[in-house]
Amino acid sequence: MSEKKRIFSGIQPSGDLTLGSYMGAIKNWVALQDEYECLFCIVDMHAITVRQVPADLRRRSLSQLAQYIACGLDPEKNIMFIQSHVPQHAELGWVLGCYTQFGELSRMTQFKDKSAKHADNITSGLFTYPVLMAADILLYQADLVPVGEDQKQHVELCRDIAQRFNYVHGDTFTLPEPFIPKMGARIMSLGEPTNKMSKSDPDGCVFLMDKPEDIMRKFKRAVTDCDTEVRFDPKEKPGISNLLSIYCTATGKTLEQAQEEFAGQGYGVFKPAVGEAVVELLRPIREEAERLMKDKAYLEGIYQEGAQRAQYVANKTLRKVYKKVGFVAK
Ligand code: ATP
Ligand code: LTN
Repeated sequence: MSEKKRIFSGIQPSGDLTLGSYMGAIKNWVALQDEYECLFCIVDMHAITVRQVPADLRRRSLSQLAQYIACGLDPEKNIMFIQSHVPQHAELGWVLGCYTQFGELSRMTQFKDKSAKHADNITSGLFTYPVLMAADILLYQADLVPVGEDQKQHVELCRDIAQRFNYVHGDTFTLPEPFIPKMGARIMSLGEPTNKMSKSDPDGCVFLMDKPEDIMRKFKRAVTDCDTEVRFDPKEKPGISNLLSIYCTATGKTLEQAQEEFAGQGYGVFKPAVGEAVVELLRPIREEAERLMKDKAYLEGIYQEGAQRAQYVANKTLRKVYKKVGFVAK
């Protein structure tokens, strides 16, 4: 790998990719890929922290890779791979777990939310999930981690773990920074605009592979308020503010431009206009992903080569760590 600074990020194939994950994460991966040395991962080991249907997980992992490429990530420039193909993630995860406090993990808001949602299946995997995420990032000595707002706390914990390890054993890990976009960091549900848009809520959520008519239907039904003014005010007008963020992120317009464009027009004009902007944003992505999904051999070549290149980097870090903690060399 070259002298460029490094990026690591990943998304769980626990559901289909959403407009939220595109605007919060993938869009920035695409924007940063020339400036950084990037690794983009399909974190299937994270996905099984919540029960999955095996055949669906397998299909979605492959389709996620096709969608990464269709969004504009260049497989020639970036290392793209599947987490379970690089065993060093689990190995470093174990070591880092021994440098993480129970209390720190108990404070993670995602753990609190997800354990409330899956009260009948609160596994130790769900609890230690942020440790595996720290391993993902630290294995590659990543400088920057582009994610949505909800992942900031996990990246901060990763920094704390790295700092603690470095303090005990001397400089070992690069301390990563989260990269959170100014606009699109937290896209809200179209049905309940006070909740995050999430793949586990299909009604309030737009998927990258949704057909134009479904996208239009979802936007026309989006929950707003009983006012008529298209104005950005997340506290008083969460639904309209969310639609404005989506519109601006999709079109590249500023909030001022968008508010001016829809001044005096009412929601009956605004909502379908947002829908159309998203349809046009997603159309080429869906078409390209569908084309790529027909070429399994091509996708296989990419994730196999990706895993090989990732392992090369990961192994260097893991060997260093094993030595520092006092394991006997093989
Ligand atoms: P889950 O419903 O299981 O929590 P999710 O839909 O939040 O899943 P993730 O796989 O957890 O999706 O997120 C993938 C990436 O996309 C992360 O960087 C996350 O911060 C970002 N992201 C997810 N949803 C949104 C959203 N609504 N707005 C902005 N960014 C998002
Ligand atoms: N926890 C993240 C997914 C994730 C990730 C990572 C993101 C797993 N490992 C490493 C960035 C870097 C989520 O979106 N739920």
